[in-house]
Amino acid sequence: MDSTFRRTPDIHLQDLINGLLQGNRVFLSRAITLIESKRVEDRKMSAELIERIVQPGRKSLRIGITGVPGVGKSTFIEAFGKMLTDIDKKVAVLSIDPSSNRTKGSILGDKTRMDELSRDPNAFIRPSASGSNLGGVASSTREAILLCEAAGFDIIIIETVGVGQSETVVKDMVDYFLLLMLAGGGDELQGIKRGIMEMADHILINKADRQNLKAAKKAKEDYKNAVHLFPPNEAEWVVPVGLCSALEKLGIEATWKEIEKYEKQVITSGWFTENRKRQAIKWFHERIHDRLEESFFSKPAVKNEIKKKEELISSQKISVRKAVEELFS
Ligand SMILES: Nc1nc2c(ncn2[C@@H]2O[C@H](COP(=O)(O)OP(=O)(O)O)[C@@H](O)[C@H]2O)c(=O)[nH]1
Ligand SMILES: [Mg+2]
Repeated sequence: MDSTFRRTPDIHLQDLINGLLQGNRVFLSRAITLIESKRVEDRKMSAELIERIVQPGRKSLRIGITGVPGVGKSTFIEAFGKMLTDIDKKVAVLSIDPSSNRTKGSILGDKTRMDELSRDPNAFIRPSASGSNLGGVASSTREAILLCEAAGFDIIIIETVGVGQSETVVKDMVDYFLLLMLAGGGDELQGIKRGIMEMADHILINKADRQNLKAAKKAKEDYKNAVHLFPPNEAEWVVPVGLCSALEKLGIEATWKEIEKYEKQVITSGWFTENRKRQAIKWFHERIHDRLEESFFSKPAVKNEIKKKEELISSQKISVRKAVEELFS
């Protein structure tokens, strides 16, 4: 974050907001950097920024995209994003990556693959916030979504970069959750747990091209059968299983058609609004927990006391229960 927005917060915050609301991508980028900042003065400004830009009821669609590394998420987003900007949608792409030791290579690789989309004036691509605290990364991503929406972006795509817990976190911040899979290789091999398949609103078998096509068609039938056995989801939506080739841009429009169908169905049924409400409440509670944890552990006296208790526990001079009781008494 450059210093210009810090010197006289009031005036510059207004500039930032004006630029953001006009859809200026440079200002959007700066606003995201501000909300990602952990500095105390930036936090206050961030809170005010969010307060002033949120427009209740603004129409947008948040789509989460997950799948093991190499399945083709970035390639898919490039093709899908281009298709959307071609029909005059404004598309923002954010990614969530809880791993702190991400290699430079993967960032560069992603950038190259989204090259076309990143040059599109109707697209905005932002690499993930860094940080090893998934809760913190998730929270800045949620706020980044709000900022993108304020800047006029209609479709917000969240790509999961890390594998593991990030799927649940993304599921909790999107309206639609798309799972990319590969044919061949069992679920175990792909590192995809059954739980993640159950969270999906859509299963797409990517790389359904060339010599993979036959295996992809077979996988489609297998997954279709598997999906039938899952308990019905809360949206009362029958999860489609489709084929696509992100590389050859096949099945991209069909995917969008399904998403539109879903959107219509859940807006009519009320699930769209209900889901967003539940997500906001859950986020609120998560933030309370984060703040409590932070304010507790950052106290020097607490740090000190914990150290002492560790020694007492190690030498079996105190039970864990007693040590905890004493910390809070
Ligand atoms: N044959 C084929 N290759 C693909 C397809 N989609 C992606 N790839 C390739 O798979 C590799 C990984 O793609 P990438 O988008 O980076 O995957 P990510 O890690 O899930 O983001 C790249 O070499 C892509 O060119 C596809 O539809 N067909
Ligand atoms: Mg990627």
